[in-house]
Amino acid sequence: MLTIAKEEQRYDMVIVGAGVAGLYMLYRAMKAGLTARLFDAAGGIGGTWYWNRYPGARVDIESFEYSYSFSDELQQEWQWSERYASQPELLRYLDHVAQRFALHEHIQLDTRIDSVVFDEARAEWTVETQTGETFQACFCVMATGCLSAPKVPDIPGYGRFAGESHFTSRWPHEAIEFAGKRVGVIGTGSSAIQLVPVVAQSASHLTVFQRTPNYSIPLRNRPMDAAYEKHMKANYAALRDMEWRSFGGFVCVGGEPRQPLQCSALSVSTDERRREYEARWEAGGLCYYTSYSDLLTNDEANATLSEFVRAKIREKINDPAIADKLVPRDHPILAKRLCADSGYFETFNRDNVSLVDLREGPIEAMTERGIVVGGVEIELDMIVFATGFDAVTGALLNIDVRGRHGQSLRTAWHEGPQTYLGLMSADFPNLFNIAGPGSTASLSSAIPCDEHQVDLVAKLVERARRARRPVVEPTHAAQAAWTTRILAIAEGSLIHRGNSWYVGANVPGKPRVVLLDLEGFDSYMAFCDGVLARDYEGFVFGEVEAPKVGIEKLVAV
Ligand code: NA7
Repeated sequence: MLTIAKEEQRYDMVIVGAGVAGLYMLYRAMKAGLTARLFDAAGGIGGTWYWNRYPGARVDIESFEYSYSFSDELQQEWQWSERYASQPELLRYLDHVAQRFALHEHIQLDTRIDSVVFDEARAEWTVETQTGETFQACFCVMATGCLSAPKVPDIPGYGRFAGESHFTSRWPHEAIEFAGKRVGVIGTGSSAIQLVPVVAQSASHLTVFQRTPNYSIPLRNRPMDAAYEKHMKANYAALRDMEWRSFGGFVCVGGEPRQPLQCSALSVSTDERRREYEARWEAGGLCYYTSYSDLLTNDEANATLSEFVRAKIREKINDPAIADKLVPRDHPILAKRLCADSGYFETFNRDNVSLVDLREGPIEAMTERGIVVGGVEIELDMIVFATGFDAVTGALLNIDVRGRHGQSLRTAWHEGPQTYLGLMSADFPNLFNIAGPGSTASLSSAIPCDEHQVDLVAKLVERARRARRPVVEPTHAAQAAWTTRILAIAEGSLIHRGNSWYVGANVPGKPRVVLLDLEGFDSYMAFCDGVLARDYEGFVFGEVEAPKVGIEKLVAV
């Protein structure tokens, strides 16, 4: 049924998702003079940072880098209190951005979008909310996030537990008390690695259920130093410039911007490599991503770092038997997302913490009282699921997206996502997906990637609006070439060796396809620059006349 929206429900652009990308898209739309409305299912803005409010949640890229670059006034005025901002501080920052640029009045919260459907005749998207309200827009931007659809764990008896249970990805707003409780945490990814040391401080007992051990580097967070802040703010332009020319969109090593190394780990002497790894270990955080250039492509090069980090982890753990379980051996470092921690491994030296290695036997069942492993019921008062996400495609495909001829995106991506630049798909005109599959977003620092993609959307929209019909979409040929390119790059990498969300391996039944552009942010930007320089190569615009549609078809039926 075709329904005509009330005038006030018709916009030039609708944006779904009030995280980092959605907020910046709204800002750009306002700046371009478009009418726009942004929807989010949450009760507040912030996306990932709204939902993942578990104790210990903080960014693991330095605050100066994990922030918007589009406004120098904003960069200069905002004061980060820590080298790595905590979740509450990130929410305060995003709220400040929304206030400063008067975004709030265009944002509709507590509104889940169920479907977005393209109307061929009108070249317009109809966006329908869970409550059946509809909105129309020429352009539709999905900023639904790559880590926003929680994965429901495939554990027998899930839901039977009668005690408290929480997901890190849907953490309650009220304070959760661990004191005096027997707490179980399932999962040992980034979220658990941040949460576990905090829970251990007050729980009567903490049991960590580990299926796959992870590599984690000390974060070395510290309060912001005034002189350091002054220095960074005075040199912000140079920092941004370096980020845009880097693989991961971040370049700080121990607080100082540093050009990523451009050589193989095998091209230097053992001593030199060791010094480099030691310096980065002391610097902390994710800075190994910017060290040797072949760590994710060459087994032997990777082994030098994997072994180095394994030895460092082992040093932290008193009991060699527990160390054996915690040291990752089943995948090369960086094949899964690297973690950064504040005392994670040391937590297992505490008397009130135990580790259950699920490789010795999986969780057999959840019961009313706890979790059964190896025929033994471990009684718990609280279970925390840090079990991850249906990443990159999950949140988008939870929405019924229909393009030309009623074609469903879920069907079109049945065997894996097909995109051009990880941004648009053929037959889904004027629909943009920020940080989507086929982009560098989930590998690189989120904010620079989001800003770059949003700027690209703004250019495509501006160009489309100059055409006879404001329509833009990629050609099938460009999409096929991009998808082939992404897969070919991934073939030459070690990414397949980690059963992670990078390759869709963590969700049963999900097509096992690399979900990101592994060539890196700098290459992605250069590729996009080439596309623009060649007059939007790979995109077609609505130069052709609109199909003739009888007036009766435009009236609600
Ligand atoms: P991750 O990194 O996907 O981690 C999820 C963890 O949960 C991981 O250790 C999983 O083990 C484990 N898991 C998932 N399902 C189960 C079941 N059924 N039984 C036992 N263990 C399970 O999610 P995070 O939230 O920690 O981090 C996501 C991203 O957020 C991270 O990459 C950063 O970008 C920030 P597995 O490894 O699959 O064996």
